[in-house]
Formats: sequence, structure tokens, C-alpha cells
Amino acid sequence: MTGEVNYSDLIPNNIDLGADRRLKRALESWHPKFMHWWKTYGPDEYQDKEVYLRTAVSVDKAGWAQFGHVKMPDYRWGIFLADNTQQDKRIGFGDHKGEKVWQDVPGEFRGPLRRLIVTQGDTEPASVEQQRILAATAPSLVDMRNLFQVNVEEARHLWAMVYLLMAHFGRDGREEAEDLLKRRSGDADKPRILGAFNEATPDWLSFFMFTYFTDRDGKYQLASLAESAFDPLARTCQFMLTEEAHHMYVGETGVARVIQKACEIMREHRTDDVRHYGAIDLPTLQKYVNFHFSVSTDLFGAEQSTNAANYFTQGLKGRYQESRIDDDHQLKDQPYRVIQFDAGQLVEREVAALTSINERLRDDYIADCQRGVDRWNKIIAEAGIDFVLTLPHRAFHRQIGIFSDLHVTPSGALIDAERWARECHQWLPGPSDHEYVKSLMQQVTEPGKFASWIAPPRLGINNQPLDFAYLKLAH
Ligand code: BYC
Ligand code: FE
Ligand code: FE
Repeated sequence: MTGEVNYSDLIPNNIDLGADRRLKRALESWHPKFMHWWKTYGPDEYQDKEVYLRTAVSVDKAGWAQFGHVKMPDYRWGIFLADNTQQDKRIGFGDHKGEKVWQDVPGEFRGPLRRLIVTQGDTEPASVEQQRILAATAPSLVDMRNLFQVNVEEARHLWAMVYLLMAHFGRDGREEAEDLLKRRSGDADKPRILGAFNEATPDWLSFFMFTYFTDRDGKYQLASLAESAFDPLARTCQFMLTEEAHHMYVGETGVARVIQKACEIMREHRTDDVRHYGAIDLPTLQKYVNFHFSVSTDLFGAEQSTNAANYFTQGLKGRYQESRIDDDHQLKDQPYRVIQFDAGQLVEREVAALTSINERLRDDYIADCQRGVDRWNKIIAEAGIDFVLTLPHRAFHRQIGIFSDLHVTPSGALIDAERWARECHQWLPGPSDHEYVKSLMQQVTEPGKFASWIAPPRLGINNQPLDFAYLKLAH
């Protein structure tokens, strides 16, 4: 396989879809349902406009150079697997370590694999639903374009999981594929599976925080699934990771631009009251960091998890960069240090590494989150401003795992429910913060112009100038 994508089919692909008539038929019959979902729950209003989007034409690096104006419903959603470069690829961890990777699903692992794929797949359309109304308040054309780029790629991630379900899980897979279009973010009766994907993304600060913190969970989960012994899943996720980098870039640079604007105003006017000048103050940014970080750390599951241990032992889901870890890759009796709640205190304990797989991935994730926060703090420090953004303690504001029954401050102090209720809006955005941020959200569509609360990016997309027509808004 060369990685070349066949674009002559209804469904672009590099899997020789034409040779598998059953699969092709199943996907083609899902296609109109997907399009209906996309038009009903995807980006509001702008579907008939031409957007400067990037489309994958092959799965190697050069294949990413394809940019052009397309209407979103004409985006070529397709099925791409990373190249099968490794001959004689072997399983890297768990009980089956050293055996050949699987091209088909072993019967005994059908249930857990299906569940992992469905959970992954569910997040993709959920995020599109969460971001549906944001274009109406886009701070610039280039930001609106970035939103739509993220949206079409998340929809393609849905295709990626639907392909796996239909190719490998028969009738059950087809049913799951239908259900992926039926659950709805935030719906009381048919919610999306994971917590963060039922939260609202009401404004652009939330969007940037989401793409920084929540898409980063995507990076870590996909990287773990890219280790899977089930090779089609591994190669699918490997390719998805190349798209994920852009989503996190949108988030990191988005937040950086908000910080930069606040710092410029603080310096120029010698004031902390940047709200007076229509920007977002750093304490409010900190609250948004606290919220999105805590909701996203929940996505790693419980600290001690037999689910995760089983996935690992069975070879279904590995650790981040499994092959670079220096151990037996089976975790027969290895320790791992975790924070636990014991006798009224948060304490570090050594526990079994095997049941701590989720926590280990969360640790990798937190370290990665911190690196971007450090870069944000550099902008603040370079402006000569005395303020440091921090990640809250991992026990802060949790809904999943051992900390979910506790009330913990961002610095890690245990407090009682009463104090939490009284003071939590010092740490999390409250109604007045949301209201203020919302009041700033006014659409700017003149090419090269930006809303008051955000600095322009340093670069345009694909070397285009900032005042390029990233969207053609006229009919
Ligand atoms: N919300 O034993 P545990 C992305 C449930 S993001 C609600 O720890 P496990 C993207 C759990 O299901 C990446 N429920 O579970 C980003 C279990 O339920 P049961 C998404 C939760 O399985 C931005 C119970 O609690 N991909 O791609 O070890 C935009 C006990 O938990 C939550 C994946 O997640 C929660 N947060 O770990 C677009 C990869 N957490 O069995 C896209 C696939 C846990 O008691 N999923 N529960 O009914 C997994 O690997 C695992 O399902 C999890 C959970 C890591 C999520
Ligand atoms: Fe995704
Ligand atoms: Fe993403």
C-alpha cells in the first residue's frame, strides 16, 4: 500500500474499499445518515460557504499540502490508515507480547474492543455538536476557518471509527454506527458517553481551552490505542494523531493570543483592569484553565482500574509510547506511585502498575499540559507582568475516580462541602465570568480584522496573509 488515497470513490480511502463490496455497501448506506447528522448538528449556518480547508490526499507528510476552498458538505470525508510500513509487526505488550499483530478481531476480545472503539468514536461527533454555534461569534475569519477545519476533521475521526465497526464487527458494528449518530452532546435522555463531551462550549475561550485540554486527551488516548495488537485500530489511530496536532495547536495559540492581548493592555494602560478595555483578564483565564483541565483529567478514568489492566494484558490498549518504556511491557509485578486519599489526607502510595494504567496516562497528559502552560507564562513574563498560570491539583473538581467525593482547592487542600459551595467561584468560572466572556463574543468577518479580546496570530494558514479570504462569505 502506498498511502495514496483513492478519491474517485464516493468515500475516499486508502484501504482498497472497492475490493470489499459488503463493507462498501455498509458505508455507503451510512453516508446519507452521516450527511443528515452533519447538516443538522454540524456547524450552523455556514455550510453553503466556501472555506479554505486542508484535505488529506495521502497519509504521508506531503499529502497534507492540499489546501483549497470547499463547501463543508463537499469535504471529502474518507478512510485513511497509516502506511503498513512495518513488516512482520509484533505485539508490543501484554500477554500476547511478541506474537504477530492481529488483522482481525479475536472472538474473545470482541466486546472490549468494540467498547473502546465506540467510546472513542462517540467523542468525535460530540465535539462537533458542542461547537455547532461558535461561528456566529468568531473573532476573525481565520479563527472561523480553524473551527471548521477542526470540525470536519473530528467528523472524519467519526468515519475512522465507523469504518472499524463496520469492517470488523458485523451487524453489531452497523448498529453501533447508527447509535453514534443518535446520541447527542448534553442531551438528558441520550447523552454522549464521556462527561466532558456533554459540557457546553458556549464561547471561544471555552473552545480554545477545549482544543488545548480536551483534544489533548484525544492525543493520549489515540496514542495508547495506536499501540493496539489489533492492527487496523493501531493504524487508524496513528493517522488520526497527525490531525490531532492541529487541533491542539489551535487551542494553544488561541489561548496564547488571549493572554497576549491582556498583557498588551496591562502594559499600555498600566492597569490590571483589562475588562475595561474589552479583553479577558488573567484571573478569568485561570478559572477557565481550572475548569477545562479538571473536566479533561476525568477522561482518563479511575486511578485504579481493572478495565484498564485487562485492556493492557489483552493487548488492546497500551501505554503512551509503549516501545520507549524500559520495562517488561507486561507489568507482572511492578509498582507505580499514585496519589491516594487515606485517613483524611492525600498521600503518595506505591501500588501495582498494572491497575494504574489510567493514572500513568494521566501523568503523561498532565506533564504535556504543563509544557504549554509554561509557554503561556513566558508571554506573561516577557511582558513584565507578575502573574503565573498554574494547573490545578489533580484532585481538584473531579467527577470520576477516588477524588470525586472530595472537595479540594486548586492548590490541593481538602475543604468541606460548605466552604466549597461558598468559594468555588473563586476557582471556577461563575455566572458573572461567563456573562462577561459572552459579552465579548461578537463576530468579526472583515478579512484581517480581529475582535478586541484576542491578538492576531503570528502566521496565516498555509503561508497565506492574515487578510486572506479564509471564508468566502458572499454568495
Ligand atoms: N465520563 O475503570 P474505569 C477525543 C466510566 S478524547 C463518564 O476507569 P476505563 C476527542 C467507565 O466507562 C479521547 N464515564 O474505566 C477530544 C467505567 O464504566 P463501567 C476519547 C466514565 O474503561 C476532543 C467506569 O467509569 N477516547 O478523542 O478504564 C474532541 C469505571 O472507570 C468516565 C477514549 O476515551 C468519564 N470521563 O477508562 C474530539 C478512548 N471515565 O465499566 C475527540 C477509549 C470513566 O463501570 N476509552 N468512566 O460501566 C477508554 O479507553 C476508556 O473507556 C476510558 C475509561 C479511559 C475513557
Ligand atoms: Fe478527534
Ligand atoms: Fe481533535
